[in-house]
Amino acid sequence: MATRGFGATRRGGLSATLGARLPRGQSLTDDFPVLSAGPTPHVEVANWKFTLKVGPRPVKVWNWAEFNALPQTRVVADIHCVTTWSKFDTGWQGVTVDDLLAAAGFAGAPTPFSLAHAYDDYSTNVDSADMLGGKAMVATHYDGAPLQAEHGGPARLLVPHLYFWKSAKWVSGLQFLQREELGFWELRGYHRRGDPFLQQRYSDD
Ligand SMILES: Nc1nc2c(c(=O)[nH]1)N[C@H]1C(S)=C(S)[C@@H](COP(=O)(O)O)O[C@H]1N2
Ligand SMILES: [Mo]
Repeated sequence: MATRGFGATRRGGLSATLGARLPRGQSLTDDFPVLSAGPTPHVEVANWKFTLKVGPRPVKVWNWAEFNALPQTRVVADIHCVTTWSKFDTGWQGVTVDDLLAAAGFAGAPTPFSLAHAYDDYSTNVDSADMLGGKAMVATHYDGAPLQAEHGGPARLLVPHLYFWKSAKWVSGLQFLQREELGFWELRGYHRRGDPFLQQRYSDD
């Protein structure tokens, strides 16, 4: 049962408001910690491209200029890292996955599963349902400025309603799959979906 915000102890006022917004086990931070499995890859925009695949087949490739000509969306979202920090009201700009798919000629997701790939050989699986309906974007800007390399610039996936490991930094493409394939952390024991409000941290949560 997904009951948000009703912990063992219920308090009034601000705590109740916070409880509805802050998943159990998380602590708020004003910082923006950097968490990367390896060194930051420095990808020049001149060499950057983004590839959309269906199965093994590339169906669309955008270079940096083409990508930035796609419809732009701004979102403000709370983010939740599995290492227990959360940050409220982060502001992003980029291209929604809906708009990416539409620009490639798809009406909706072509398959039920997807795998995001990145320039550092990181990957993460996301259900197509979690990618659509404005829930996910390829973000190029954070807080009104081009996304810094340490936070995934030139572009990162942003799926803020799932744990932040799903938001692949230095994203190089999305691969839509008929059958689920797990990504980097999911192959190493983390949950296949990672909903912070359901505390889906490890594979058997
Ligand atoms: N390509 C790539 N994306 C990644 C990671 C990574 O190591 N490589 N780390 C993930 C993890 S575990 C987290 S919590 C967030 C951290 O993003 P941040 O460094 O911008 O806070 O990026 C996620 N995306
Ligand atoms: Mo993380």
